[in-house]
Amino acid sequence: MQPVMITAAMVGAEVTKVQQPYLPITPQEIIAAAVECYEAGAAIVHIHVRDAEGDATQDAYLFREVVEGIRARCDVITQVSTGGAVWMSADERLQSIECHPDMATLTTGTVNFGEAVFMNNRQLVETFARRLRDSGIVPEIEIFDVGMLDEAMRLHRMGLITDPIHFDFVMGVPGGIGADPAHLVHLVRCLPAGSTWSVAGMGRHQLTLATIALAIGGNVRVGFEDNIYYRKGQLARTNAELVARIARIAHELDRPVATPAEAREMLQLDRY
Ligand code: KMH
Ligand code: ZN
Repeated sequence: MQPVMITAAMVGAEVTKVQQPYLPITPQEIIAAAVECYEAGAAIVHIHVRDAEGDATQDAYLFREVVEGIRARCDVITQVSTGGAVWMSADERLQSIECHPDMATLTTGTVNFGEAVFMNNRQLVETFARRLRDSGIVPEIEIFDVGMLDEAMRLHRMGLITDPIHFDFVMGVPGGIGADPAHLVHLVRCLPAGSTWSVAGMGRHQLTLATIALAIGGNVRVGFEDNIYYRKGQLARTNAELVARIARIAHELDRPVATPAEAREMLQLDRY
């Protein structure tokens, strides 16, 4: 069985301390959470940072502090967000890649995001893809709806993203594709040969979609960015708890948990 790559999305841009008191906010808290997730089985950490007030920011200095702090303690793959938060400009969002992370996210289209709009027009997407390619940073393509897959393949034809492509299906955001397992099966069927994929289910869909992904050969993203509960009515106390649960289920399904070194090979992070 193919090893499963587990991604920990520990912070996000939207969750607040009021909703989730255990949310890591400071650079030291985010670094500690990343190391705990790595120890629990995460191969990749998806990183957002917060300012002193706890609000989302794409501040280059904070990203550098977090990425360097993680690298000093373990070899987990560092993947920064270029999505940031819905109110941010394109230039602001791109600051996160200045610290030379291993990977960065790339969303290939605009999507309603609750009452807001997560803006990713073609010009922005092409600019981001070019900057990542020219910086030697491997993208994770964030798919919030089916048409974004077609847009990703257009970028591939333009030479802006290269094989093998790694996709993350973000399912259950209000305004994006629903968290229906039938949608997941369709998305997987649409993928180009040789690509890899993970699923990030929102809220209560995190565990169910993750388990389906484990069963059908995919990879998994969990963490407070997408879900703050361990089970209905019970907040998770750490991101690592959510990672550890996936590692246990993977074990039962005979899916080895990929180490960061194995994930680096699966994703061909040394391709540039
Ligand atoms: N916070 C969302 C608007 C990403 O990290 O690339 C965008 C997001 C996706 O979180
Ligand atoms: Zn994110």
